[in-house]
Amino acid sequence: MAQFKNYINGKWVEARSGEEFERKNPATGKLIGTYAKSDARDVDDAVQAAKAAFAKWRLYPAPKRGEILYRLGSLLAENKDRLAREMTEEMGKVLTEAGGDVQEGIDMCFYMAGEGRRQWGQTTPSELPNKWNMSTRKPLGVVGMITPWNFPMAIPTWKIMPALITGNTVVFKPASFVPRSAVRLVELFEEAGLPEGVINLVLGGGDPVGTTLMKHPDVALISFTGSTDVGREVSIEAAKSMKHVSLELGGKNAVIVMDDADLDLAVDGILWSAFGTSGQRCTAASRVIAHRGIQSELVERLAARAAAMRLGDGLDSSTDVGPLVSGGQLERVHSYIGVGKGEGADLVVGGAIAREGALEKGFYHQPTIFNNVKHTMRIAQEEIFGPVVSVIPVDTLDEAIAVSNGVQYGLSASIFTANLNNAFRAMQDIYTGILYVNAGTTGAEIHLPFGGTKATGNGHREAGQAGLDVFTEWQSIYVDYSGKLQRAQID
Ligand code: UN1
Repeated sequence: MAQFKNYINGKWVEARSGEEFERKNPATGKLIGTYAKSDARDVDDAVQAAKAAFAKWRLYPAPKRGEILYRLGSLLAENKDRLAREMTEEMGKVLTEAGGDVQEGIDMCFYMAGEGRRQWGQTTPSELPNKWNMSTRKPLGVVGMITPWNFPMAIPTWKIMPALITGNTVVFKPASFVPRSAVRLVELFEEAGLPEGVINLVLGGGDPVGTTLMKHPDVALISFTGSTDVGREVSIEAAKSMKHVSLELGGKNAVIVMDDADLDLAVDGILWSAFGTSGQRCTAASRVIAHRGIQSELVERLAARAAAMRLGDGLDSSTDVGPLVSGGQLERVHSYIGVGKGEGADLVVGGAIAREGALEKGFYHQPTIFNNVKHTMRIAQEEIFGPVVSVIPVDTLDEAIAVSNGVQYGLSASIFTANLNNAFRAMQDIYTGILYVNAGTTGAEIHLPFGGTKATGNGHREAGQAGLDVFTEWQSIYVDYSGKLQRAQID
């Protein structure tokens, strides 16, 4: 049986406790491996290693850091097929989507490698003669990363690459459902020649590993992706030691379909963003806001296509929808079927846990559509994180926009319309971090800012150049070469 360890100060080491935990394939129930079950001592070892490494890494020229990231990107590309297969086994998403997840990681490596030569600051005139003003980015120090299971490669790279290129050192705590993907990423970092201590991997549960990281006095920043409830706790805990916090949290993303929309395109877009990754994306479409003029035709077509989707092991190329990540998630998602029925929504397709034949060994849920949902219902307000979508009828664009904005989250939204005026109204009035016109709610590209408004986050963005801001402090520098005391605002 494969055994996976922590990576601390350039060495693969067992947890101090000597204990391990297991991870099984959510499609088949087969054991994948055993993993170091870490505690506060391992976190402290990792933080101390990262702290020592920071002294040198911060001075390592950024373009040279970029060369390591570039090598890592190439290694990820060479190993893409293997990494994707292993990811599907570990968390269930279908193989093509696992490949897309690895591809996001590759793209992020190459993109951030380039940032090694592009860490621009400003130079400006001074208000005084013979004085030079400029600003420059500085790393924070040791940064802690707590990452989710739904994008085992992409999301860690969104955090790790900008952190490293700007000179921080990292303690990486992946979700305990996807430790192997994290080990693979770190193995390739080792092969790419990252100096020891610059990245450290600590496997184990949120408590104690994540909680210790949040409290640790030598950690400067926690970058967390996960639920809004946990994000709030991270924020409260980190505030006690004045840590920076960057949060990417929940979503309740809506697709608006106007009566002038191309319905073929809308149906494709909705199915892809509602049921891709079995609905386990923070960008997944879980609401369809349908103009009454096309509601019944849209729902009929969605239902026919959803009913024909094939559930199965994501390694099988005929599978459309893989399992959910765990039995606990399956139960959680399924509980919303009862909630929706109880609230009076019409269940038009799906609604059941799928157990026939080979599905019996995995955590499968049928793609599910509720119709005639009121936007105040719990199924239209709460993040479900599974293959469940609610259709909410509206009469006007104004109403559609109000419904789209009428949730606590603000990650992604989309509008299908052939009318330019409608599209621009949506761009102006929908208050989300990401907005699509004539596409579903998923598929963000890595060179634009990623993140959301309101309870989706705390104002930061990952990816793009905006991603650098989280991992750096600005320093403004004034050089006075006048040879005398010049007093700003006075002389
Ligand atoms: C997430 O679900 O947490 O935009 C990230 C997308 C992907 C990333 C999703 N590129 O759907």
